[in-house]
Amino acid sequence: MQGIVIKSSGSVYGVRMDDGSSVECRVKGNFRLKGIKSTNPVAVGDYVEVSLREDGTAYIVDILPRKNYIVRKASNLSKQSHILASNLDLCFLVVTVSHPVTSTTFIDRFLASAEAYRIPVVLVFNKIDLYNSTESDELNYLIALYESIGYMCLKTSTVDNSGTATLKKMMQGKVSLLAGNSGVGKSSLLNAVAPQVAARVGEISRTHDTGMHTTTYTEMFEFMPGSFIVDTPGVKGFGTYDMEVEEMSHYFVEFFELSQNCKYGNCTHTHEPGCAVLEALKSGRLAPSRYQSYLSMLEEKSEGKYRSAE
Ligand SMILES: Nc1nc2c(ncn2[C@@H]2O[C@H](COP(=O)(O)OP(=O)(O)O)[C@@H](O)[C@H]2O)c(=O)[nH]1
Ligand SMILES: [Mg+2]
Ligand SMILES: [Zn+2]
Repeated sequence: MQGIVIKSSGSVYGVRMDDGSSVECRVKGNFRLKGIKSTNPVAVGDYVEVSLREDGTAYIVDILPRKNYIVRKASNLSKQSHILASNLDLCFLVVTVSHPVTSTTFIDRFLASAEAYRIPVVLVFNKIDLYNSTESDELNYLIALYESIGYMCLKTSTVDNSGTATLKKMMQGKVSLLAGNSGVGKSSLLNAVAPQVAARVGEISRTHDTGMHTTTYTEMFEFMPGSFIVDTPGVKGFGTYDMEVEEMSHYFVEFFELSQNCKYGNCTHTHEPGCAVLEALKSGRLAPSRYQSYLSMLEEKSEGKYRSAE
């Protein structure tokens, strides 16, 4: 029998079976994932094969191939990762032009990591009821920019509910994650599209504050039949994907297209002659903010290398 893991405490897993029933499972023996050094073998979102025993106990005996997953480093010192969730269909990155300002560096880092994890992102520009005319211009500029790269953008307000019905529709039949800096309105949006989930998440966060659960606790809520929202406590998005310098520009999708015309195959788009990315930047076909974000990720990467060599 197969099902989807909707709850994980690190040792016991809640599985929603294909027939609609719910089963509490354990992982059998030392069943481990191939290829990933992970502290948890099974994650929320995994499609699993379950073996039901006659005594009523149930075991996860296999994991079906994942289309993607998001991780968090188990600790700074260890190379092990903790898989937060897998098989996400969509990630909604909630951003605000002001109150608080979401920086384009933050947006671009997030988008690059999502590309690396192969998770589609929709940009949700929230609090549009608050913006003055300068901020509205900034909003429209950003939407035009990200749409031109190929990202879907949505404007919302939880005050007058603009865009929230569209957001809910986009989540239909999908496994979604809401991410974004603190204060941008994730909880408010969740409350607008799925009040019953928002209440449940609030309850869990309060329990977390009192330290009753470990941080490995993640849950996926079914708020409409077949529509799930993943809640990962204490995580505003997912960790930056640990990418190599050479692959970094692949995850800035418009760079990747341009780089087909760079003179050198291993062009880093920083100083090389005949660089199509630099040419596009000069002629205004590439947004300076995108290039800045790319440079900041490159720099951080080389600093990281320097540190680890010490
Ligand atoms: N004006 C305005 N305020 C909002 C909107 N969405 C959320 N807020 C407010 O912004 C603050 C932070 O919202 P919250 O949902 O807790 O953000 P989170 O930290 O991302 O979960 C709260 O005071 C909300 O009432 C919006 O669309 N318009
Ligand atoms: Mg919140
Ligand atoms: Zn180049």
